[in-house]
Amino acid sequence: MSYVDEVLERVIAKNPAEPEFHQAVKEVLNSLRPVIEANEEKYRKEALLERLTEPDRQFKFRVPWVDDNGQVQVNTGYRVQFNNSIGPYKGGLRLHPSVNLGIIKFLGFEQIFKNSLTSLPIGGGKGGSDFDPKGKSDREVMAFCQSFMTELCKYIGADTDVPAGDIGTGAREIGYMFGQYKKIRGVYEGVLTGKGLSYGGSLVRTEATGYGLLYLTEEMLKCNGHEMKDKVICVSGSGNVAIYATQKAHQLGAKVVTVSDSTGWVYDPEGIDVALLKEVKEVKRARLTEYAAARPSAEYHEGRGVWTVKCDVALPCATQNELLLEDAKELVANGCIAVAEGANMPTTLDATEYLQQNKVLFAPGKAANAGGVATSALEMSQNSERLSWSFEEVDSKLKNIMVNIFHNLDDAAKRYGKEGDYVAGANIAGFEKVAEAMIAQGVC
Ligand code: NDP
Ligand code: 2IT
Repeated sequence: MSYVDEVLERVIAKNPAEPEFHQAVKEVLNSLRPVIEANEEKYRKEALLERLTEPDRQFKFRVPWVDDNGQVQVNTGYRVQFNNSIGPYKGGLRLHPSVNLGIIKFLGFEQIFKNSLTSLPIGGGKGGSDFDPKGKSDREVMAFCQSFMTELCKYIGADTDVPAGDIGTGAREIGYMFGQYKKIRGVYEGVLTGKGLSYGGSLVRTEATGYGLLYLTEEMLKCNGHEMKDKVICVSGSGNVAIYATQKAHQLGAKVVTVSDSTGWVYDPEGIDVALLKEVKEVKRARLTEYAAARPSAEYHEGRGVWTVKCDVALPCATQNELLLEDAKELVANGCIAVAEGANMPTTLDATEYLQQNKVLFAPGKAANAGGVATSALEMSQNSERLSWSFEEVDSKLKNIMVNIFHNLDDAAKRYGKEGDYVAGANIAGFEKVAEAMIAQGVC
């Protein structure tokens, strides 16, 4: 049996009931086959893939907090420190009722390669909790965040592990967590990114993932003979990534006609009104029904359905496994030319395969959404030098990083005879740097 198949079997046997983790490992290892096969004996002897798929360590802890009725609630907290061969662990904290160890492991594993692709010195990690911020008062969110950080602060630090936002964790949650870290540890350091601008945050971090997604997509289109201008785009999600992807798409002359949330979706043929969307989602924390009620051109539909709308470009920006094979078929039938993942692993493996077979340009999340963590690394740099850079400076660095990522994965795919396969290109380019660092650092 090949080394890749051996390790895949082992990962599934050793990590039962973690389907998202299996899916992420399968995608990466399958596309690394040509690299591994070229050096199979060396990598096998080094047990490189076994080491790469086993986190350095993982923490699971109780998070008790008191709700507004005086009732004690208990959630579970996680932090998986996956691989720090090229820098301190770096990755977001997801707060969502679906969170479990397997989901955090898939996200942490993806983060290793994503962070490597940014070309910045950051390793891979991820964390979170099954806490649901939806419908909670600010005081309840603060109580949860303080309790979560009371435990998490033992394992993180500016040179050790630097968490950030993800689903359910935005500026409010990062602020409460930063305050608690400072109070317990007594140090003022860049231990979290995505901080408010008044206490060490970076300009552009809020916009970075969505903006970066559009910078990379624009470069991919350009290198394949298309342009962004006048493209019709379907976006899913209506959170941080979706909002700023929509904003940048409009700035680049394209038109976003859909957004969604966990209960329904909006079709707005005149183009999504970003100011209204921000008011509904960032200020009121309300449902999309409020967007539709305030916007005569918009239709609201219950359930899922974004991918049934005819578009040139699809940007899934909500969550994992939200673009299925049947959606891929619909996109192809409607003439879609490109899919770029704003979310982490939003496209199922069979849907990705179908899109690629049908010549749809496909940019995987670990490349396309890397602008968020890249700007987090820029926030770490600013914190270390105790300076802050202008919006234009950070934005131009972000754009350069995204354009470089695209060319790195394009080149890596070509080197292995897989021209245009950006999934393989991203995995190979991300892996090469991490593998070299791991081998150079000996057995650890
Ligand atoms: P937010 O919490 O800001 O927004 C998430 C959006 O996705 C909301 O519209 C939410 O709807 C929807 N959503 C979440 N879970 C589900 C679900 N199970 N089914 C349907 N809809 C769902 O998160 P972000 O925008 O920050 O994150 C979106 C994706 O992007 C995630 O995959 C995340 O890992 C990834 N990402 C985020 C980065 C960042 O910097 N924030 C960086 C790189 C990747 P509702 O409000 O109804 O729950
Ligand atoms: O998935 C991701 O890359 C993030 N949620 C952002 C991580 C970060 O450290 O900014």
